[in-house]
Amino acid sequence: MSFSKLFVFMMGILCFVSSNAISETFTIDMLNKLGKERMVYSEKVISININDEILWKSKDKGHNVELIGMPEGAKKYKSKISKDASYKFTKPGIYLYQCTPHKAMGMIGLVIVAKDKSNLDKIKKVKVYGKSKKLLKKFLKSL
Ligand SMILES: [Cu+2]
Repeated sequence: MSFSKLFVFMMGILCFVSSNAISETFTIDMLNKLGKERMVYSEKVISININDEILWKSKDKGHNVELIGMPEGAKKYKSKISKDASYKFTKPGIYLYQCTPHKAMGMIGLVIVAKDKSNLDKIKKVKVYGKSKKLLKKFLKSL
C-alpha cells in the first residue's frame, strides 16, 4: 500500500472511531399540556445511541421519570418530582418509563437504544396503568 493510500485508510478509521465516541444529550420536556394532550412528555418514543443521555426538563411542576422496564444490567432510576431528571443509557435495548403521579393518565415514554429490540417481550409484560395500557401497545407497535 502506498503512503497516501495508507493515510486515507487511517483517516477513515479515525473518523469511524470518533463518530462512535461522540455521545449526545437529548432534551424532553415534562408538560401539563401539549396541544390537546394533558400530562405528557414532549417526546414519547425516541431512538438514541449507546452512551447518549436524556435530560427531562421540569417545564411544568409535578412530574418525574421512573424507569419501569429496561434491558438486563441497566441501572434503575426514579427521579424526584418537579426536578429535572437525567439518565445515561449504557445498555442497548428498550427502556420504558412513566411519570409516577400520572402513570394512569398515559404519561409514559419509550427509549430505544442502538435500535435493539431484543427485550421487547419483557417490555410488553411490564404493568402499566389506566390510559397508559393502550398507549404502550400503540408505541410498541410503532417500533
Ligand atoms: Cu406527570
